[in-house]
Amino acid sequence: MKTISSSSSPSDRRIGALLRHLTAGEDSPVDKSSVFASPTSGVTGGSVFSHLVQAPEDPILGVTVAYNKDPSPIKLNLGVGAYRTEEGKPLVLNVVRKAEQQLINDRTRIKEYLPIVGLVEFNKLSAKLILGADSPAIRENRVSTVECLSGTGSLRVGGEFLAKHYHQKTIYITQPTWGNHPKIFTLAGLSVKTYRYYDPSTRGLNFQGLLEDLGAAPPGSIVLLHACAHNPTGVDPTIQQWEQIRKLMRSKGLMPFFDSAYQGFASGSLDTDAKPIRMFVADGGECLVAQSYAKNMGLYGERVGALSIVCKSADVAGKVESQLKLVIRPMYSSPPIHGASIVAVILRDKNLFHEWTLELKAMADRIISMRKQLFEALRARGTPGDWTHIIKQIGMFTFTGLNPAQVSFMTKEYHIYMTSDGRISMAGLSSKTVPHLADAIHAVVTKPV
Ligand code: PLA
Repeated sequence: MKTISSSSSPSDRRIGALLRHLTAGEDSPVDKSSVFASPTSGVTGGSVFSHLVQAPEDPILGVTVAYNKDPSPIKLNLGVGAYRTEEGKPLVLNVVRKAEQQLINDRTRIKEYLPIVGLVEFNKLSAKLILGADSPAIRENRVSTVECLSGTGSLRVGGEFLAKHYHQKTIYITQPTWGNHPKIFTLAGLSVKTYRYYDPSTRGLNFQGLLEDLGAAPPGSIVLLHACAHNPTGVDPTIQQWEQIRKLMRSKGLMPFFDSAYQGFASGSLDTDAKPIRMFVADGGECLVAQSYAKNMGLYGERVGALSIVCKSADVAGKVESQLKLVIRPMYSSPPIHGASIVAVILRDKNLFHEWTLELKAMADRIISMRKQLFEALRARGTPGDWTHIIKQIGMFTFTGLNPAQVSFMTKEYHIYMTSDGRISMAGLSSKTVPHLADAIHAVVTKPV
């Protein structure tokens, strides 16, 4: 047996220290294999995890995994909703670069833990951004806002809070919805049900079905609402329809939980896209709002977002915040500092804020122009079918109506990657790639079955 000497490697020395610690007081030499051996190797000879089955890739993020493996030079990723420039490159906003420069230049900045609720200034500015600068709820101090890990984290924290403290444990989500919603809320401890939303025959809103299903939901149920740019359908209610939804929900005491992942991406205006939420807040009732800065500030990987709970009184809002802290602390203790600091720099400075709105509008406009170009390209090819939904739908995605077999054909033959439900991220297209996509769609809808 090899003995551990002072000239051995650092890892040997660490093991030596461990052995000495374990055998303190014993004179006899210890067999090192008892430390190196897997604790189970004597029992089964294999891993304690050997029973695991390979899990499938995520239906959205897995599209990028497949795309990355494809060596084709013409490959196109229209899976995940991530903005690309006309050159097909990811974009860091100019205003974000400026904010980061400011942060770097400030030598007084430190890296201490943030409080459990995150960066307090960021929270205040985020509530203002979504509810409006003149929101009575903010003025009356009845909004409790916590920084969370982007939109997903905000939904999860909100879900767990409701599962713990709200009398109704059922959340209704749109049919269809973002694939992560049911998983987030189930794991948060809520029971998930769906309400009708999309009508495949019109490729528009099934408003009647929506009203019927929410009308039949047990009083007090939680209802998840996409604030704007519904994912995956790109179909939003009109303001008049929102008003009817609001009246119905308030009359039944249904609890609105808004998911705002695309503020500014639908219309190009931050205020316009926040209107549905502000209508619900204006009636004095309570609601939850999950905000993400992934898309509208291009801060995807910084994981910056916020959860706001609008309450009836400042007293309740204070208690809500104290309970949110109890949800967050054992989950990830406190949120990251960098992304929230970028957002705070931009939102607090009038000039930077204005610059951001221009860059945001430019992104939204480019997406709208992609819709027009794709629609025109299909028309020019005489592709059978009504494709007007491409220009009617709103936000980052077009819900094409293509089925999983057609999607798979386009991936195999044209190296175009998209989710199997036929959703394409318009933000991933450019003038250069529109013809390729139009060729693929034309081929798949005209090919003999
Ligand atoms: N809510 C909705 C409706 C979303 O579409 C997304 C992201 C999120 C929340 C969460 O985003 P965040 O946590 O990054 O803030 N949906 C993307 C990405 C863009 C994804 O699936 O993670 C999508 O491609 O659908």
